[in-house]
Amino acid sequence: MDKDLRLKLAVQKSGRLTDHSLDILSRCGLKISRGKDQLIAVGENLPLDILFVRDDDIPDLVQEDVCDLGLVGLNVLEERRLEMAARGQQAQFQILRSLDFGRCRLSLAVPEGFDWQGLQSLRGKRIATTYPAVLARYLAEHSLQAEIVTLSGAVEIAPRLGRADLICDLVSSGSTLVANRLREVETILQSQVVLIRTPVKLSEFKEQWITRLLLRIDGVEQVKESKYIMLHAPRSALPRIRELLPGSEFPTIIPLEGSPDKVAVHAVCRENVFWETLESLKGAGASALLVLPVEKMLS
Ligand code: PRT
Ligand code: ZN
Repeated sequence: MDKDLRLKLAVQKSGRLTDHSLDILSRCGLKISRGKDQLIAVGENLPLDILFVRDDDIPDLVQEDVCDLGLVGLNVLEERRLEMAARGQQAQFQILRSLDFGRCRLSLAVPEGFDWQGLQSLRGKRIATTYPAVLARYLAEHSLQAEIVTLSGAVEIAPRLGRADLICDLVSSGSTLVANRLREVETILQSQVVLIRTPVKLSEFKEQWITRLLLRIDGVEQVKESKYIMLHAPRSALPRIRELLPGSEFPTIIPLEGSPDKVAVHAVCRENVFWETLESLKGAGASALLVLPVEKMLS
């Protein structure tokens, strides 16, 4: 049956997460054919198809087993999970990986002139947000009584319109807050994109492909900061040079023809290699330094 042979992954149709989501899938080797505005993109070379939807729909699509996998912000996922919990239902999605994009934080922010004295200042106040469930949990955890004003957007203008005393909204650079004369006072959730899966046991074939996809995602995440570094060094300088190589465990040491005291050192550094590091390596006796990007890695 086709359903057992092709994985279906939900991705945001058009928004902040779309390009990054497609980029990571492409780095995992997926080629898709996607017509403009098409709901589904078929994986041409892997048994993986993509369903393009609004990000808010992704948890339910995975929960209801319409999609096997989804890429969604933890903020959206947590809100849905807590909303269900409040209704006595248990959310049915599993987080497989946290990914390094879509980073933001859900924070409380107060308008100019608000006398913020810490969390106690929330008592009895009206807080505008699009994340009522996450905010409610936070208030409950801190035994605070406040009124939650649930909005569907434009939260940052709610205090000016007199609809709320302060807000609880997503922040990344902070410039929206500044533009609206709001001051961030407390972070209540750190968020980034997560890969989720249905809890339903899938066909052996699909399970194997999820495992393969995860290995590839791990590889993609690892190489992001990784560099391949090559240099020449006197044998006597090796201990110091090994100390200086950032995040590299087992460098390869290769003899240099016609130069018995010198060796070539090749290493994968799992952290970025900065100019300062190269200068220190040179200071320790290294020469002919070369730093290359790493394209793929499989441990
Ligand atoms: O149409 P659809 O429902 O799919 O899209 P959407 O409009 O709900 O979502 P979208 O594309 O705006 O965001 C998708 C996801 O990106 C969010 O759920 C978060 O997981 C993540 N993300 C990361 C952000 C931000 N950063 C972010 N800064 N989502 C929203 N914002 C907004 C925030 O609400 C505020 O209005 O950007 C503004 C603040 O940004 P700064 O940089 O000025 O602080
Ligand atoms: Zn949305």
